[in-house]
Amino acid sequence: MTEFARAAQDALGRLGIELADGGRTVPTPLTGEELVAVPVHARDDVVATIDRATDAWPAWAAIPAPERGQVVRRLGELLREHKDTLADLITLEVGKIASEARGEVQEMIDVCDLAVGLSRQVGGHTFPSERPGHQLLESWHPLGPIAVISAFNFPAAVWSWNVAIALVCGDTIVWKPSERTPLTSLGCAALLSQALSEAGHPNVHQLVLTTQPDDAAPLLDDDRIRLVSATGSTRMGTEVGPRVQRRFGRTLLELGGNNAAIVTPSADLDLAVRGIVFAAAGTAGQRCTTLRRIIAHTSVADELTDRIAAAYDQLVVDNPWRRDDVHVGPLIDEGAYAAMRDAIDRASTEGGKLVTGGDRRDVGPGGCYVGPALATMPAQTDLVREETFAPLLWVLTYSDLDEAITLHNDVPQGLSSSIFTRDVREAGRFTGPLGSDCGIVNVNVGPSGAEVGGAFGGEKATGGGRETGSDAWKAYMRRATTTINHSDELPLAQGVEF
Ligand code: UN1
Repeated sequence: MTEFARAAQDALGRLGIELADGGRTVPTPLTGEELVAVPVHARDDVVATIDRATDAWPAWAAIPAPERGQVVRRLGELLREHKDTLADLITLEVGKIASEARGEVQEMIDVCDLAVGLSRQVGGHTFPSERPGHQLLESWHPLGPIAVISAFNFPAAVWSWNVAIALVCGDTIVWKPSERTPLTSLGCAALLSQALSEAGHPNVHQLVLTTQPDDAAPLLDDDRIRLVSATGSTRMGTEVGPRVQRRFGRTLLELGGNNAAIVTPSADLDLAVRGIVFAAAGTAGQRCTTLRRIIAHTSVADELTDRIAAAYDQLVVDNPWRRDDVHVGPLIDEGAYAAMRDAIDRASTEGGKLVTGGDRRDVGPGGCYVGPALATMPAQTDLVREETFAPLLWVLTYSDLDEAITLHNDVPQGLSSSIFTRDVREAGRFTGPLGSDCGIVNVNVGPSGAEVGGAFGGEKATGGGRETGSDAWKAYMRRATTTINHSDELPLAQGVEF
């Protein structure tokens, strides 16, 4: 058994998980070596989990929300207790550096805290009725069984965003994680099962580890699944969205991003460089919020490009396991590198110039390690308008802010965005109604690394969904508008006489 397989086994042991023999093994992106074997679920298993989630729902929905919140509070405690163990699994399966893997678990803890508070707050307004002796109010009720489909890059946090809030809202859940992250998923599911069983509740959360899209299809097609919350590529969303909508199911889609930073002449370049390097090279460029485009004013573009290139040259790209000095771990697989190389090659035929990076690093056999790439482009071509899910940052230039904002918005995606400026007028234009068209709009902060308190998600090809903070909980509940007549008369609305 390799060091990594043993580490995975140890982590699972600490979480009380024992796996039966058989199933499939997953490779670690750290070295390409196989980790432990995990079960593979088929279509019938998926249907059985929908049956169970449906059966469990009425009793769960009847429990008062503050009591459901106590389960989420306990989940948050267990996450604190097992933070390093879960972070190990994330590093083993995704290749994240330790600080980011721990940050991902922290994000889960944060959303549990948020959801516990919500468990005493979700609710509606009352409105003045036009009819005497009448009350007009809205109530929010549990929606039903829901499906959560998550991606490899945030294998635990995105699950928790959905699950912590959905549990408080009174939904039961079937979770289909990425095929690449079954161990992290088993860890999350085990901690939630523990929190539920300690409080005497049945398991209202089901995990399905399918590997074939057809096997998971009942989650999209079964009328009993009231909401499909899916994170992944825009291509996946164009399949999932209409398919669920066809049966009038609800979707919450968090799809691709093509996030930019405008850097204006007044920007603090020290701050901009630091923000840009983390947002573009952090997580090996594999966040949906990763910075993919710089739109720099012509007066600062050369200096900014040189300074980012110098910072890139100092980044440590290596196997992050049990090391704190590594900035950039591996890409998830060879396919990600092929897409990155292809984009760099295409750029050179379109007048693009590679400034630094894009080179394969020799970190032993098996892992796919690359230098984060920085390239200038003479124009925003179709290539730049596509999302390449790798550390590849394009530099474009502009001369006036209207042009920059037009360039900024001229991409299909609309997730996250940023401007670096010290000019309040520029900041105001970017954050105003005709500025950035994204769901997340930052000033002097890169586009990645959002906190859980705000709503997370984006417009256009990003899918329109919102998760975590603000009023994102509404997606997991059903609204009822109620009129109560406590008078002895029956006046009709709009003055109708009958
Ligand atoms: C994702 O990449 O799917 O804002 C989520 C961020 C993190 C979440 C990213 N809080 O970068």
